[in-house]
Amino acid sequence: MAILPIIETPDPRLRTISTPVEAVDDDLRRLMDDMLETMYAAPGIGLAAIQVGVPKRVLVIDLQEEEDEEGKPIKNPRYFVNPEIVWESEDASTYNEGCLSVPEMYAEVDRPKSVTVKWLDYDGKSHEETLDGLLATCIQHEMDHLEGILFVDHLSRLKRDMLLKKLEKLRRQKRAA
Ligand code: GNR
Ligand code: NI
Repeated sequence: MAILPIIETPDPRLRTISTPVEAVDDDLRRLMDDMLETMYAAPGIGLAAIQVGVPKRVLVIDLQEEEDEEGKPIKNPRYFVNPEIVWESEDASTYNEGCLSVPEMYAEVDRPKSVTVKWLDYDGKSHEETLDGLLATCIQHEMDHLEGILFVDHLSRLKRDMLLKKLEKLRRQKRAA
């Protein structure tokens, strides 16, 4: 497995519309393994393939909500190939989102509270499930990446510009340090 570099805004590759996967084969499984390792190392709770420069409709998620006796997170990786939202709730929920491609910036985003998603798993097996809570928020955030959309695109122009300016300022400070 390998940790891959994560692309950050304003890299235009993040605006790519990713293409459907034709077959869940060993090459794709290798990519998903590397994505998961990259996500754990970051650390993050989800990662879309385009964030490591691969424009395929693949994402991995591990909310790592459960801990063992020693307080270490228990791994529960989930793999989503060609995910599609087939239903979304009218009820919305708000979450203070972050993104590994917009580092260290957070903002409240409203999204449907629950979504029914169809996808293929690590073995190419088909699933359909209604997801809610943080998993619903996270999969919608990841599926946005497949369309070239970032969480900042859900904000008002004023909030988005402020946040992106703050990111630029932080980067300048880091370069100077
Ligand atoms: O690590 C991540 N945390 C997060 C928090 C709230 C909503 C979405 C996310 S996903 C993000 C990792 C990432 O950038 N995935 O694309
Ligand atoms: Ni993201």
